[in-house]
Amino acid sequence: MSAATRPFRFIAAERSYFSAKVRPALRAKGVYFEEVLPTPSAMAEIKQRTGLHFIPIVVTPENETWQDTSDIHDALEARIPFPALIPATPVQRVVSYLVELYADEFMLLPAMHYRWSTPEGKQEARDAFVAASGDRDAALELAKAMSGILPALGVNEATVPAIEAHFFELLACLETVFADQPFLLGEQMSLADCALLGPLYAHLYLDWVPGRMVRERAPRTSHWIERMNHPLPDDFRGFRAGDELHPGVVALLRLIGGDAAPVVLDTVRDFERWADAREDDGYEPPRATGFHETQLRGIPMPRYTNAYTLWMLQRPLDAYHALDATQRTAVERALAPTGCEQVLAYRARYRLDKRAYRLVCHRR
Ligand SMILES: N[C@@H](CCC(=O)N[C@@H](CS)C(=O)NCC(=O)O)C(=O)O
Repeated sequence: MSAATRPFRFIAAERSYFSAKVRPALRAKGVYFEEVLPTPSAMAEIKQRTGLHFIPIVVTPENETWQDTSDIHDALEARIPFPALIPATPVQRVVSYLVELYADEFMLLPAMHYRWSTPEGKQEARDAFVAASGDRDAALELAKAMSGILPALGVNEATVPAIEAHFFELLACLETVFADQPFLLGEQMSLADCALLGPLYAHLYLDWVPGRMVRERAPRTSHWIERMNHPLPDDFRGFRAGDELHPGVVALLRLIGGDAAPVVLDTVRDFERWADAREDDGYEPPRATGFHETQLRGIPMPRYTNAYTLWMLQRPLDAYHALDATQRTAVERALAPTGCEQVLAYRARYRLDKRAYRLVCHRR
């Protein structure tokens, strides 16, 4: 078989948050791919290719391995530029990366809470894990580990009401956007849509407990979820003209600025405090570097400190710093009333890069 006819391979799962972030991009860009379940042999392949245990990965026809959904999106955009999923204009571009940061880092709270906090949710998710893996014991072990991390994420009895209130407000914002346009930034799917689809489809729509809420409270968002998973790229008509944002997206940015930005920045600050105490440079940080306390809507929220959050924060910051002064002013104006300005104003003292799929920390 020649390289031209060999498919991409996408090792992924239906109930996987990060798989759902990539699948619509593969489909929208017309990639010829086969989706492979995360069976024990597929997981062994991931470990052998990346040294990690994360799904999804993409294997190209040339046998290159793409790991980390942010890198996968970048690699796909470079290889198949049309339709563009990463906007070229400054405001929509920075907003795409901000929504990605929010979707990847903060939306874990409602997604994990609704999957694992109730006995019926837990049972149903365990069954789905078993069905996707073909290895009952390994799947139940994974389910146990996932449900066990709720307290470390900051999901506890005190924070749950704020997490649920945040989720309902998110759905309300999305409903106003999808009343007027098919995608977050206009008439074309973007990275922002793909990133939000991760939690919204793989957890909050497919899981029985929140799935009913999404369908009842947010019919337009439900249609967007279906539209995202079955894109019609010939119907894409571009992002909103003039680099504009729909008012519902500005409301979403306010929700992100108010609730998620402080949580993300507190995580990064705590990671940087941990790095300050080290004398070396160019090392691989552990996945978690300790615990810190942040707040959600005034409620104290203890959480583990994830080194990776800084790497995700660098994406909107890099996009913003690459702009010229006029473009930066346009972004600042668009974000001024939202609270997301604090994200763009953050000055990190460390930089995380990747070496063979692993994070490497450098002093700036
Ligand atoms: N930052 C990674 C995260 C991938 C990830 O967390 N995948 C989940 C499934 S949705 C996983 O494999 N988790 C296993 C674990 O946390 O050990 C990405 O964007 O690809």
